Amino acid sequence: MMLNDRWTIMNNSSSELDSKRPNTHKRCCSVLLWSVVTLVVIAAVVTATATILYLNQYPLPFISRGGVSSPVISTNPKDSGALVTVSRVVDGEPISIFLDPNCPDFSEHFVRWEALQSSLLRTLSNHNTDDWQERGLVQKLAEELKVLAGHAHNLRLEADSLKRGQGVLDQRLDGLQSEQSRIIQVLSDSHSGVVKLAAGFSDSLLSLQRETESLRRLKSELSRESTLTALRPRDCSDIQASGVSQDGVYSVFPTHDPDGFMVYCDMSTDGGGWTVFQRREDGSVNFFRGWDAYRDGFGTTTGEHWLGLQRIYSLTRSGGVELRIDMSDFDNATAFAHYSDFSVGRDSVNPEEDGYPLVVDGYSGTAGDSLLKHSGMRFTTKDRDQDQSENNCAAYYQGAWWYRNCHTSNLNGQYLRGGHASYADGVEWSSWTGWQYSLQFTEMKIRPSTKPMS
Ligand SMILES: *[C@@H]1O[C@H](CO)[C@@H](O)[C@H](O)[C@H]1NC(C)=O
Ligand SMILES: [Ca+2]
Repeated sequence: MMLNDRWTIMNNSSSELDSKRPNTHKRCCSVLLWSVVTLVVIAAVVTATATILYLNQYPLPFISRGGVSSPVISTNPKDSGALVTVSRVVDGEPISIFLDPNCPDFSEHFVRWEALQSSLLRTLSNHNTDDWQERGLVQKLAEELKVLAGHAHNLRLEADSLKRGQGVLDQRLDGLQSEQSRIIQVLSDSHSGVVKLAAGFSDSLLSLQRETESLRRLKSELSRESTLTALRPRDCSDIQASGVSQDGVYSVFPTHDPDGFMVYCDMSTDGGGWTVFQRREDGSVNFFRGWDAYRDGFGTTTGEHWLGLQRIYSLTRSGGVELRIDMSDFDNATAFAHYSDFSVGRDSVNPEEDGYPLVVDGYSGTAGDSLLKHSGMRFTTKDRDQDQSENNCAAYYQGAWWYRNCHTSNLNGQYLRGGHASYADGVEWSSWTGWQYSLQFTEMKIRPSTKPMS
């Protein structure tokens, strides 16, 4: 602040001196010169005081010129590291003005410095003196000052442009850095994204391929199976599924009896697809037979018959089979019993040895249930007693059945044509017609229970 104030004072005094110049010419000049020099000296003292720190840091080489009494201004920044040095012998003491060009911010000082310089130059060029020594000194001063001014100006321009350049450079660097990091981010993002996308895409493609492959396999298997099913139906349900709707006798090839056999198919009752394994209708076939006959079957498929326990086993051992029993009395009244689950020998390692045990469950119908009490019972014929009676129920009731002790139904009993005096030895369904009424018609039939019931 001190320094700045001095510069201001100096500028003002210069302007004052300028206005006085025309009147007091010669005296004014010398006064002016000495005032300038004095001011410079004051400024120098102040500057020297203010820049003691600089002086401590950068030792200043004092210029000593013995015998020369005129002030010397030199601009030699390289030697001293200073922009300008003013030396004058005052009472034998050299005074120096030192300006450090490395000073970080001289922009404001430059402005004042230039103002002082131009003011001095103006004063000096206007100064007209006859004293040639003085004139030479003034000219020298002017030249030095011009050079100084040039230096200062260049320095200032340089500093300004450097500062600007630095700022711009900083900005650009910042911009570049952020741009670079953004690009890196985008690149890594897009890279990982593309990688992820590609991985997901290939995964999807692979799973799609697998899916297509398995679908193709499934399709070929299905078509092969449907061809096989059409050619080799497992039961009447398969035959119906292949488009047949006519009741009649057909060949079936159960999964566990691939040689196949002939069966009667009921394609009309309750949606059809029923495989018939027992029929009574006229008493034309003797049903009072032994074990082998009941194991292998007998009768006429289109008429009265028993399909055979082994075949019934083949048709039901996989489970999931339903049973329907249709019946009518001699007044042409009809009834039926339906069981949602039916099988013979399903849980047996050797079904024949085990006696083809009956599994039956889930009654519905109009005839009432006369079979559930027989569930779990083994088959008994007149020559093979496997019932829970001390007698042979088959022999006693003239039939063959899954007797317990002994029965609630006896559909393989004697064909006694309606009501009879004997007890329970006819074709009986006790829940519908009691134990002394032999039915006119019975038909036992099975089909896969997966078929929707109506
Ligand atoms: C039962 O139906 C048959 C034929 O459908 C007929 O011949 C017979 O007379 C009928 N019986 C009775 C008791 O109505
Ligand atoms: Ca017995």
